[in-house]
Amino acid sequence: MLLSALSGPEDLQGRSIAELNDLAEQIRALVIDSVTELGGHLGSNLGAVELSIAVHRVFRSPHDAILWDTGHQAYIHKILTGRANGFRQLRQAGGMSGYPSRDESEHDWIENSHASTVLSYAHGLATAFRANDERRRVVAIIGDGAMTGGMAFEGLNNLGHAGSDVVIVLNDNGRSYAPTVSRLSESLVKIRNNPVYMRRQAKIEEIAERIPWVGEQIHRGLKMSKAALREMWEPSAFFEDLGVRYIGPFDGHDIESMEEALANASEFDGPVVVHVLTQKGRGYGPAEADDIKNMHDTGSVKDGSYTAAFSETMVKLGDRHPELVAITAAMPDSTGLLPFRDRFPDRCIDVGIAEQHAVTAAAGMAMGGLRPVVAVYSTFLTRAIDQVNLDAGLHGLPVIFCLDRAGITGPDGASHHGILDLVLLTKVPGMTVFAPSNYQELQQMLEDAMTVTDGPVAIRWSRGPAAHVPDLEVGRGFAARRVQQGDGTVALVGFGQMLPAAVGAAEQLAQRGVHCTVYDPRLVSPLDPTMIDDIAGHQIVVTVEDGLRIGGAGAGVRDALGERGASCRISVLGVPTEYVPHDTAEAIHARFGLDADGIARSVEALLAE
Ligand SMILES: Cc1ncc(C[n+]2csc(CCOP(=O)(O)OP(=O)(O)O)c2C)c(N)n1
Repeated sequence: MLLSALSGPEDLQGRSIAELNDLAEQIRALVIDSVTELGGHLGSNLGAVELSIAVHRVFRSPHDAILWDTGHQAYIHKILTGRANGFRQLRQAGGMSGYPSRDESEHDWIENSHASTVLSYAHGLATAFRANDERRRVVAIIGDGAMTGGMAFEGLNNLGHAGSDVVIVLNDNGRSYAPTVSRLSESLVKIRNNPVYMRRQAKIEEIAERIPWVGEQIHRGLKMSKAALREMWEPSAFFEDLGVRYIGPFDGHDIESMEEALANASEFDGPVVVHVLTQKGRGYGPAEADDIKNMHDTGSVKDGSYTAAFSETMVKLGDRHPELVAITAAMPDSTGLLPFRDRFPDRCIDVGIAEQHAVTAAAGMAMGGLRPVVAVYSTFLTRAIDQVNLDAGLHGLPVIFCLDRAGITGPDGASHHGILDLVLLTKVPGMTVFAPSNYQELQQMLEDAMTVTDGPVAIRWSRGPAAHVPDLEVGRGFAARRVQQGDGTVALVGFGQMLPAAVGAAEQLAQRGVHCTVYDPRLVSPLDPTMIDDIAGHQIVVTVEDGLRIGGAGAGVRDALGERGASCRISVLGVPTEYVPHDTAEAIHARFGLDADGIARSVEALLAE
């Protein structure tokens, strides 16, 4: 069957397995072409081709709800639901999103892209369908990586307890970003490697099924002995103890056997896990051969990026500080920790996709005398803000939070922008928040963070390249840096990566005779009082940040000026409170007036008032 003839999942019906396998290869080719050109998620999708086809053959979408955890592996689902043409514009402005999107299709139910939520959505939907007496099935596809997240365990516990009718497909490729770290995953691997497992399991099931007339007592006894027997060689005991039935493992590239398993599973009452084994990156040599992350995505740590500056400094600090430990929530590679891990394997701790646990575990480590650095993307730390506030902050523990991908991140869309961190972190009492404006600043800030011993520190930086600057242009300690002195009319304050745009605006304005003072505040919290005193003497103050403008960094400057009784007119530039769709970071900055032109325009508007 030709991919071009596929307009929706109904077209998959009545096809032979040979036709479907042929389709799978065409789909792989399309995904490889698009993603290698436009970027996005590769390995996860190549591993989920046959699985997605089987799911769409057995379940009737959108009547039945097909839910993808995280959503980065839903490209095939997009193709099967009539969106193959969208791949020409994958992740481009106005084009198809790299995640499920409710605006794009009625087949997409959830789109948040933060991991480990799907079992909770599934429980909710199944509860609603049951309450409304609707005969609609719910299938939740979750990876072994996402299964390490706390919410997945909470969901599983609740599903089992409530007996919700949900088919859980455990898409097990043994990989998260990097190899999955979890004992559950290890025991799943035991199954993978045990050829007799399937035969034994079938035997037990057969014996149990042969006695359909057993009374409640015998049935319970049988269930118990079955569970005891299983425990000897299966992790399924783990699921079954929670009240979730387990079947598998099945070959995740064998459409026929998966269809059969899914069809059987959907007949059961109550929750059931269908365990399928898939190969991440399947069918694309370079992805199969990538032993760190099977080309999970097309990103990598770029020379000259802020991530590279972090990566390099961590190794240096690690040499000097034996108490320094690094913590990652399943992303040792993208956060730049691999060189640190290579040098200090025992001091780099991957906790799984578990940001909340990462933060509180770090608090415990700090309490015990270690110096933990939590390396995490800004968007994922916001999931753990309660732990940051209470477990680290309230306890006055010196945990260093290193937030990569802060600000507008671009093509990954609304869920991936790091625009909440400044609003939230500046509300944590005792928290020091740094925002570096160049490569060396980030390195210096890590050094400075090590001197704080009575509370948490956050350093947040953006995805883009970091400028290398002369030593003279690097600040020190907890003071702001005045980049240039103006004529007292206008002061510009550019937080972190917004500094170059502020300097650019000052250059434009200078040509029109307005000589601005420009500050690199370096710290977002606490603000340097010397800087506040200085800018208070200007007629106009404009602050620029790549986070939400309400309640963020600039709002702090405005409050400080207000408390000081300053009479200057103030404009706070930043991101409006809205979900910002995918586009390039540059285009989004320009749209919100956060580039040099936009800042200059804002200043001129204030001057004209
Ligand atoms: C809360 C959260 N933390 C981190 C991530 C980054 N992330 C995206 S996919 C992924 C790995 C997911 O592994 P798995 O669920 O096994 O799916 P696979 O890609 O292997 O199919 C991670 C860590 C995320 N999406 N959400």
